Amino acid sequence: MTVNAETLLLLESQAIELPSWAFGNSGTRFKVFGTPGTPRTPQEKIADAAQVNQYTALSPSVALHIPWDKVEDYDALGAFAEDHGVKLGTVNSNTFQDDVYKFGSLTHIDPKVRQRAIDHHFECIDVMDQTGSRDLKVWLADGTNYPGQGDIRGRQDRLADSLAKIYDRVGANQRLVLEYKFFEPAFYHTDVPDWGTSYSQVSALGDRAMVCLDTGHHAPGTNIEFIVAQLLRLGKLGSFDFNSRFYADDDLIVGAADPFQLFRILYEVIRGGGYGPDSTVAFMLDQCHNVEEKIPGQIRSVLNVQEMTARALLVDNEALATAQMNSDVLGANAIMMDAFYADVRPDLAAWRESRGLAGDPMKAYAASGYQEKISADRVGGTQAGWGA
Ligand code: LRH
Ligand code: MN
Ligand code: MN
Repeated sequence: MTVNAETLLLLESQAIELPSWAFGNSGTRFKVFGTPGTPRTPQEKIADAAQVNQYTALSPSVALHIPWDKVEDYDALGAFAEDHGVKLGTVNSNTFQDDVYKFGSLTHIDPKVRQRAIDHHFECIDVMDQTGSRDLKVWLADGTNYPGQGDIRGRQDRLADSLAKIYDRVGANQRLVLEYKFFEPAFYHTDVPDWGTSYSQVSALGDRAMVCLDTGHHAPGTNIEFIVAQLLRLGKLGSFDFNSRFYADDDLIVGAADPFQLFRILYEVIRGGGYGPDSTVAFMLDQCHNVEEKIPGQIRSVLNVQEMTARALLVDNEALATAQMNSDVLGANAIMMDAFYADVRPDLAAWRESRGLAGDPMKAYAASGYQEKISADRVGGTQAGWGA
């Protein structure tokens, strides 16, 4: 199977947003390993993200996390990004690292704490107004560890109320995307554990409120592509946080742990109209690179998404529809597997070269000397704010 011109045209517009925090040091609760050359400022994170785009032409924007990427002058930050060939993208709020949020943020029983968390989201919307960002991404660490610790029903009501106040401030060209996660840091219940809860909360808000699906935030064995199909059917799939997992919220390189799952997800994205110039579904990475180098880790990630998108685009939909119509179980499955097993890498490398890019972006980056330069220039890089 070869990647034809029509497929290449569809790949041309693919854009995968990079998370600024992927470039910072991160780790587990056991150890955060420092990596030479780690960015010390939001500007240095953006400069590193721009490298990924330079070698792949796949990642034209960078997501910010507030307050990790807080700066005085967002116009200047936006201009800095443009100078490096990228844009500022989604703004992620953060109500999970301050002591005041120990027992919740938007769901907290104390109205003062809730208001503080709401105000933080207002601040994020102010940032979006300056950066021109479309999406406010809300992920909450809210939840409880023990049965009885909180009134789980009351917390839903307070969440709805807080989200409505935030949504009120979301501009006409902006969206609120609500991310779900079934556990961690809370272990008995989380307040937005699954797509259904996120869907019901955002549906109550309005058209510009959508669900964010983080691929690492599901119980083992969950059929994620079904969730994709359902949310697209309902018109509520706002964005993806791509990563991969072996056990829990591992935040490993997308497509590394289970390439077939990524293929199945992307097939449903395409099938459901979530891919291409007319789609509003945002593709983002949400990863940490604990032991591997960060820029090559991100290059590998966007290439994985591109390769798997190409394979998903290779599915012979006509033949598949016929096989399904005839209840040809094995025939239908073989059509999917043929596309999955197609090695699209040589075709994509040749295509990259035809567009003036290096056929092998990993190699080209390694040969560029950038890693050596930042390792020599930067001392005392920042932690991603995560997992220490
Ligand atoms: C939570 C999460 C969420 C945060 C990011 C740092 O697990 O996936 O998207 O914003 O990690
Ligand atoms: Mn996420
Ligand atoms: Mn996560």
